[in-house]
Amino acid sequence: MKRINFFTAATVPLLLLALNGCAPKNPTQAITGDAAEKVYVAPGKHDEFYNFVSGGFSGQISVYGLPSGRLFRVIPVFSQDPQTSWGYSEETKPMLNTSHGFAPWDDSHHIALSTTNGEHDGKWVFINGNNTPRIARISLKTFRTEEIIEIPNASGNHSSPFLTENSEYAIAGTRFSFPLDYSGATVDVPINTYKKNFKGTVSFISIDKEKGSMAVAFQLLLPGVNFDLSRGGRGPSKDWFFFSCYNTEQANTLLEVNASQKDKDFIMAVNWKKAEQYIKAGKGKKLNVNYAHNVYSDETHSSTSTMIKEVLALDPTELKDLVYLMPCPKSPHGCDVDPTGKYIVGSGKLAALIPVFSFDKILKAIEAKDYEAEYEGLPVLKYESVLHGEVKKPGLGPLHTEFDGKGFAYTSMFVSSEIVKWNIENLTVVDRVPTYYSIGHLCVPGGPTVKPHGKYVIAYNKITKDRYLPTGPELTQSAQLYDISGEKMKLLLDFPTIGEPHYGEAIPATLVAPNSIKIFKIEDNKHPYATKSEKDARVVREGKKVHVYMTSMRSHFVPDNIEGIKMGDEVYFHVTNLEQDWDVPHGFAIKGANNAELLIMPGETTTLKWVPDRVGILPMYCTDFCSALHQEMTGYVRVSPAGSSTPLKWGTGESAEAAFGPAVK
Ligand code: RUQ
Ligand code: CUA
Repeated sequence: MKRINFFTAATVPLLLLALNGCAPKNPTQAITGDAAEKVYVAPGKHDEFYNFVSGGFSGQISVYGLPSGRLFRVIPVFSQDPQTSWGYSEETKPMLNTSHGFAPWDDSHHIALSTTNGEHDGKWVFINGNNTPRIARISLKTFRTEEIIEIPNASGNHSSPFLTENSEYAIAGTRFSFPLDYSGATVDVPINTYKKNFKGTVSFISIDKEKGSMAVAFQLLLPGVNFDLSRGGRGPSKDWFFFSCYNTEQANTLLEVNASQKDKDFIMAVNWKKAEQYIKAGKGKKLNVNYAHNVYSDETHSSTSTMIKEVLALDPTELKDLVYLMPCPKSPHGCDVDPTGKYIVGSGKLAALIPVFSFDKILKAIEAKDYEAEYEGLPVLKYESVLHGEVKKPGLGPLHTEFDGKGFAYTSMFVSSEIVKWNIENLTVVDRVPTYYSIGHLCVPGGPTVKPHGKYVIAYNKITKDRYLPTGPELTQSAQLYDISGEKMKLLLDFPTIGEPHYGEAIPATLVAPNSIKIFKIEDNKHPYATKSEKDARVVREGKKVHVYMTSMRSHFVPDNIEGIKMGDEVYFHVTNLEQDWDVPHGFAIKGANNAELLIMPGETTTLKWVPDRVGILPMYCTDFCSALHQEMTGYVRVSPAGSSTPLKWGTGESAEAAFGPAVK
């Protein structure tokens, strides 16, 4: 074994050491007098934008209003949520199934709002799961997760789920390369054989235009590097996808040094239209895999998980016109395409400039086979031939770039804690503004579309420090809102966020609010255990399993008295909320339930599994204050010893004698 040489480690550029970030020099910079007015949304008034923000290691999405910064909702995705019983109810458990089993957590970095012709269409929001590679699709009608697909042959799904212009595909690029056996067999090799054995992949996940259903359409087999971020082309470049790649050194240890050796890594350009044609022409190799595809239905109010065993893969070293590499300084992170689709911005974390590539020149260089080298069998285009130009001295630690549609780009600078505004055509910096502190992603409403909505830029910061009241060792995460309507950016507002906000997208409320669903129609409820009227409520024993067909309506359950449950039973409360009014969910809880409550939307059926652990009378009640008589919305379950002869009985509102016979004196 080779010992790690700490002297080598100590000679890395000073810039590396500064990567922990530094505070801006004037943190007390006053905000201008009219800021409060600009973010004030009067009581009863609505915000102009929805801001969908990833929750990072919380695996959720949070939804804020802009400009107020008010939090509207936290949508559970790769997480269990005791508030809504997501991941706890029997109906939603299959959504978190994976080839690794039940995985109720993930690390979610990037939001992608669906687009048609490159413009927001307000249908869906997609988000990646980094750790157990997945992509989820959330409906903007219900604000619920409808589908989760696992990505086979991937490790660390970071450059994801970015979309093509018409949302034909979502993308999944592997952050960790890994030994990949094309036959699907397990691979057991030493870690230090990285260079020889490790491969990278990117996957194209097709999205059905109408229903949104996802499928792994195909994968590309690629060199063993780290794919970091990506963006789809648009307009002239709409058939292409661009990925930033780092660790082209192919290091497998101490990456902070060993993956920072080369002056340039790559932006990878993929012609996905060509790939589609190759797949149609039967050029895909079948690989054996095993991944979960989970779908939730608003008709059955239930989900299914299906394991899929095969995927098609293309090898770009054989299919020569699919993939091209472009040198990009240095350890690029963000890879962003401007609204015209003509320019691709690579943000090298360790670079002292921002390179901007010209799509036009890329096409010409490909045409002329203007290659400077080959990398693992893939052509590397000449840097100078594909470069539109460089933004000089933009700041330190460029990470991500968004656009306002007026010819300006906004790049986040992690190390120097600032947003830098620059002109895309002439590459001059026109403004800079400090962020508090260490900005990661940033978001201009509509920034990644062909028609940005502009108006604001939001900074999602990595460090909060002194911005809020302290809350112990962990501080709230933080976002900041800036006005970009004028020439100079102006800080308007700080607002706290949940989890770690990585990326967010903002969309005008007018594209989402009118489609929001208010209730589920009870007559359309196809849940196998739905109870559509109180007279159908009942309790059915099937051996040790007891199914309670229960209804809820202001302000009672039917049945609300149940006897004949015995120790050793598994009880399934299938609660149907019969309400057909907006904003009248009912809750359901029973003493000793060790998973969650249920929160059942109007017209919906949800199931709580309960295994009684003691003999006695256990109360149940509605957990959501639904009417003046909410506190009366209660009931009892009697649990008798195993083998006892207590008969199964149930009822609501009858006299005790009618329901249960004469009381024992
Ligand atoms: S990342 S702060 Cu998108 Cu995970 Cu750049
Ligand atoms: Cu129903 Cu409270």
